[in-house]
Amino acid sequence: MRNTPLYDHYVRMCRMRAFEEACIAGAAQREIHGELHTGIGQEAVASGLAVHLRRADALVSTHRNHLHGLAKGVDEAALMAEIFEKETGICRGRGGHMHPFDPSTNFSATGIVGASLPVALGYAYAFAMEKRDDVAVALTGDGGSNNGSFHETLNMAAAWRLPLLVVIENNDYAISVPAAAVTSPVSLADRAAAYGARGMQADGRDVEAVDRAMGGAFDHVRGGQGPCIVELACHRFRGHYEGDADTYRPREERQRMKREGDPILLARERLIAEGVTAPELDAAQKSEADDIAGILAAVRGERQPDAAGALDHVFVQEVAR
Ligand SMILES: Cc1ncc(C[n+]2csc(CCOP(=O)(O)OP(=O)(O)O)c2C)c(N)n1
Repeated sequence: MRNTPLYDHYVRMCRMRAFEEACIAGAAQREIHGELHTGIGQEAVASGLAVHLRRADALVSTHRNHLHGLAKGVDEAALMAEIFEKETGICRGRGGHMHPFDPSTNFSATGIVGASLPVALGYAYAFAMEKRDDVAVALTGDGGSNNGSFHETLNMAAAWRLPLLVVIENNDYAISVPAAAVTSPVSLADRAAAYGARGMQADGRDVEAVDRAMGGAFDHVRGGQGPCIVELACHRFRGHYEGDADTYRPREERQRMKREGDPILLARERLIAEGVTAPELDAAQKSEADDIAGILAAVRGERQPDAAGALDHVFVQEVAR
C-alpha cells in the first residue's frame, strides 16, 4: 500500500468505477428502472472533489450523480441500495438513481437539467446567514450551463458574495448535441468575468490537475471571496444512458477517448513512472472491485418497498415548528 495523494486517487477512482459497473449490471438485469446515467470516464472530477469536501459542505448534483455522492461521503451500500430501489436505500428506494437525497451528508441530486444550481444557491445563502465557512457545490454539465438558472444563480451568488462553487463537467455533449454547436463562448469558465466571480479551467481527465484546481477554488470560496466556476474537460465513456446507441459520436472518437483520456489509465501510467509496479496497481484495483462486488451481492438480496407504501416517506407528514 503506497501512501501518496495520487495513489489514493487511483484507488478511489477504481472503486468509483467498480461501483458504477455494478449499477450497469443491475440495469442490464432490469433490476434498475428508468434511464441510468453513469459517470464512467469522469472519475477524476469526483475524486479531485472528494479530497476538498467537508461533511458540512453541501453538494447538489445532476442526473449523472453517483460519483458525486461517493465523493460527498454518502454510505456506499445505502447509495447502491437506493439506485437498486431498495427499502434500505438512503431514500428507502423512493428516490432511485436520479433523485438520491442524504441529509446526513448534505448530498442531493435532481434530474431536472440546470436545477442543481438554484438549490445549491439556497444552501450557500443559508451558510452565509449562519456565518458558517461551509461551501455549497453545484454540479452541472455543459448542457446544464446553458440553462437560464445558471445565469440567475451566479448573478445572485456574486451580488451577495455567497460561498458557491459551480463545477461544470464539460464532456462535450448534451445527449447527442455537441457543446460547440450550442455554446458561446466555448470557454464556460470565462463566463465568470461577467459576474465578477472567479473562473478556472482544468483537464478533467487528469486527477492531479483537478485536485489542484479544486484546492484553489475551495480556498477562494471558503475564504469568503464569493462564487467560483471550475470547468473540467472530460469524456463520458458510455452512452448518455444505459441503452443509448451512441450513434452521434463517431466510433474513432469513442475509441480515442478511452485510449487517451481514461483518468484511471492516466493515473496508472504516472504511478508506474514514479516506481509503483503494475502488479501492485492490479492488486489494488482487484481489492476495490471485490469489495464492491460484496456490496452488490448484499444489495441484490435486500427488499424493495411494498407497493402499498409507495407514497410513504415521499411527502412531509409533519413540519416541526
Ligand atoms: C429541464 C430539462 N430539460 C431537458 C431534460 C432532458 N435531459 C436530460 S439529461 C440532458 C442533457 C444534459 O447534458 P449535460 O448538462 O451536458 O450533462 P451530461 O448528460 O453530459 O452529463 C437533457 C437535455 C431534463 N432532464 N431537464
